[in-house]
Amino acid sequence: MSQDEIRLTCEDFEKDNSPEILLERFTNGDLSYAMYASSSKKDGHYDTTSSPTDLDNDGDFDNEDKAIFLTMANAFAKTCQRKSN
Ligand SMILES: [Ca+2]
Ligand SMILES: [Ca+2]
Repeated sequence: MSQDEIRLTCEDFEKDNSPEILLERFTNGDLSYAMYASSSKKDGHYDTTSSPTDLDNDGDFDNEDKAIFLTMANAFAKTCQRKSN
């Protein structure tokens, strides 16, 4: 049985004063994919994702995968410390 693990990280790696949410998925300890979300309006609402990954494992990347990730990103973002400008 394989062990799947998801790691979520808040980090402003685009250096635009709005944190990105990075998702990394590990299978048995090995990174299988990574993707990130950003907030186009920099208001803490995540509406943009990076290059596609097949999050629901149905063989394609579509709006379902994107919606799943954005839901996770927006929930997780509430736990991130936000910089006040
Ligand atoms: Ca950013
Ligand atoms: Ca999919």
